[in-house]
Amino acid sequence: MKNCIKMTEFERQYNIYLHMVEAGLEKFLPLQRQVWPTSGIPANLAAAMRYSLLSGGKRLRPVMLLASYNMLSEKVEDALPFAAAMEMIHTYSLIHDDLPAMDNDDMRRGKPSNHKMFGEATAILAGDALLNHAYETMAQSNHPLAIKALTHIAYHAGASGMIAGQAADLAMEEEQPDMDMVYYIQRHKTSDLFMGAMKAGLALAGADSTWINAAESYALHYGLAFQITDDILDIIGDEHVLGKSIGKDQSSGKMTWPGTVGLEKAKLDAQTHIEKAIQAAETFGSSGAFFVSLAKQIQNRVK
Ligand code: GRG
Repeated sequence: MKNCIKMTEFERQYNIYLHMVEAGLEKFLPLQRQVWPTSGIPANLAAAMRYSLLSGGKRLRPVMLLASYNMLSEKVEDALPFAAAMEMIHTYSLIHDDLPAMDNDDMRRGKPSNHKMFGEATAILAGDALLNHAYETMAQSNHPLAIKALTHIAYHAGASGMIAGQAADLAMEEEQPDMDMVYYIQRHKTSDLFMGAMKAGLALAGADSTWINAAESYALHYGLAFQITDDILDIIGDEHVLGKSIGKDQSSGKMTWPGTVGLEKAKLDAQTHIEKAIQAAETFGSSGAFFVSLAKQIQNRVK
């Protein structure tokens, strides 16, 4: 066949999960047409929630949740409320991260950030609402292991997880680079949500602690490689491809991996963490092939 680019098995599988996630987000997201003030969600709040949640993105965390579940169970549909919830939590964190009080970013996913479209107050509320809606969606799933999954997600998204990473990231602006601190920031800001996603997917499928521990290790190293690459792209990436401005880390005095160890060493470290993630995925045997490919994809990341 002429001009035919063969899709890899990994890409085919990713696309299946991706389509499920997109459908799940539509299904579990509150509708825009509400009767207010008698009932329902204020229309502009619903619009702000939908604007950011349905504005694209790689959907990595929900895909990882579905793929984790799918290693042990074929009934992937049963994990969909949790996958959708994962993306709601991720999206809330991006909306809040973009606010002037945090990273003050005008663009996200190639579009004006939420507060640029709806104003700061509505953006804060849209983030709050997405976070609450995530837990409502999981609680209403009726999955017998919902509490286990929800507990993993709450822990890793919470005050000693992603939020701790964000707090440290903000507190360390303009401070002298320190490797232990960079590790702390990136482990929590980035790896923790990947951990929550994988552990939730596995918990829903009834995985034992060996697999849960392997998922934690995979997500730790995957997240570090992902974030180091993100920091590198902030220096040498393409703004149009990334859908956001570059050079922000340096101008805001962020403590980053390449800023601490240098660009070339950061590239080597990213590769080391990719290899460690692949090593962790070996625990899953042949079922872990998707995760091996996912880790390798970081090498090709341009956005
Ligand atoms: C506000 C509590 C709170 C937390 C914010 C997510 C986050 C923590 C900050 C965003 C900035 C940042 C660099 C976070 C690290 C994780 C990361 C690289 C997020 C972007 O995730 P992608 O690349 O984005 O998966 P898409 O748009 O594809 O979903």
